Amino acid sequence: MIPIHAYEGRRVAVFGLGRTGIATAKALAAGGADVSCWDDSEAARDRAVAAGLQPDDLNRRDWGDIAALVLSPGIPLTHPKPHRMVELANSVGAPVIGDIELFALALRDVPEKRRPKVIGITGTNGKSTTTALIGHILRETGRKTVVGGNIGDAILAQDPPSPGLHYVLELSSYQIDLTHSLACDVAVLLNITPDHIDRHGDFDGYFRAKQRLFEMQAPSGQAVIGIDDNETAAFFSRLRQTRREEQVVPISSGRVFARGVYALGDRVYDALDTASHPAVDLKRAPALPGRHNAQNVAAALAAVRLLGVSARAAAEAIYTFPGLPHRQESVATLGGIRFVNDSKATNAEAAIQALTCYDSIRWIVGGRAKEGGLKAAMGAAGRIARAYLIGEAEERFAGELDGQIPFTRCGTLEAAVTAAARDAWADGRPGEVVLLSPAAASFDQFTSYEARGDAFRTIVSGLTVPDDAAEHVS
Ligand code: UMA
Repeated sequence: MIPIHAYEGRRVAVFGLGRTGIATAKALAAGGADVSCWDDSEAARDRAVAAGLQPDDLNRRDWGDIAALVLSPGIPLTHPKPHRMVELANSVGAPVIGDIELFALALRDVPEKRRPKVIGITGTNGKSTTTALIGHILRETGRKTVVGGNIGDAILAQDPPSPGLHYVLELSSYQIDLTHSLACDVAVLLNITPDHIDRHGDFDGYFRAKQRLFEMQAPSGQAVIGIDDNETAAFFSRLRQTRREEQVVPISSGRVFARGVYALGDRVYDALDTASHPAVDLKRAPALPGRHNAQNVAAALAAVRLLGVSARAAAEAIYTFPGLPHRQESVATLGGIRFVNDSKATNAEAAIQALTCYDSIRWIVGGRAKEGGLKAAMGAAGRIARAYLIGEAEERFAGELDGQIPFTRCGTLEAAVTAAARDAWADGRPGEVVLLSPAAASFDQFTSYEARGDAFRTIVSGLTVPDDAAEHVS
């Protein structure tokens, strides 16, 4: 745990008692703050009690003595409208912050020489993989490393600062919105496409949140910017005008440059200190398939190179990266059909990354639709044998697929897996894949994308392969 001393002797309201809130309340209490914590959900409050916390109904208490409100990232700060807790905090002039801001305040207390390095990764897609990959490379090359933020355990539940430690943080736009003083040594922006618009008002609001990660850096801070989107390319140019050339590294999957890191075909090229040379052979990184992962590798390589890791050592570590659950995770091959869990693909831009990695796909898609629907995934239509629709988005997605991709309305994930497996075994071709890549949020039927992916794994493990399946397939 990272004890937070910034509010010692003062009262702090903590609202939301999921992963973030419980870790936050404990870290504040350990640092000597008086904590009033609350969650609308009784089940969450019960979990907080089990974790040793004492909920205090923030709806009923007097806010006069509250020094700050720490909000969980999933709770609306500004859009669609501020949560009533935010209004209560505003009414007494208490700042509204998140756990990453508390983490930043804890780092500020550490003398500069002993201060750990902080690497922050943001973007619409690929954040988790890039974060985990950077963490893996740093660990494999002998550096003490903690990975956290929007991935895994909340940051305040992790190891406290110590000299030589590297914190590698995946940062969502929600978390950045609640952060004001995190000065990353290396900040990474991978890409940007519309997402979470409901929470940021519009695309500009969403992109502004991402850019703030760079605005918070010290003048010496280094940046890695994916320049494959028009918006991020323009941002790169703007940032280059305010920093020295070596502080801002462009990365790309498909473009070549004199200085930077880029992926081309099966290779990732390092053009940082010397002339461009192939540094990573992507064929040796089986857990990182597809062009999107090539960009993630380029970003990770650029980030660790800025931290002093040699290209050769980084490449060796990349080859041993095991991949992440719920991201193109092969869960089983049954009767000649591969079942792939890509539950993390909560929008169409993420789903198309997986869809372009396989040639014949039984696509399980649906959940709570995002703005833009399936549009960004339709380029892969030729690879999809049939779509199996689930969840709240079923009707909407049926309308979008009509006339382009054959589909079956399945309602539930279980019905979809069963139907997709049956069809694949009945008339599948070698190499056929049953792919859960929902292109939608999970919250209509599951508590999280992780719960959705776990359910997929469980359903697949319960399938009975028909006796004649392998004959059909191979
Ligand atoms: N709550 C209320 N009232 C409300 C709304 C929510 O009481 O009106 C309570 C809920 O009952 C719940 C808590 O607030 O108990 C939920 O908090 P939360 O949604 O912030 O969830 P955490 O468990 O704290 O998880 C958060 C991140 N979740 C979100 O940002 C939505 C996790 O990212 C992150 O791993 C975790 O903090 C640790 O840092 C997940 C995520 O889905 C992976 N992130 C989004 C994404 O990747 O797209 C941004």
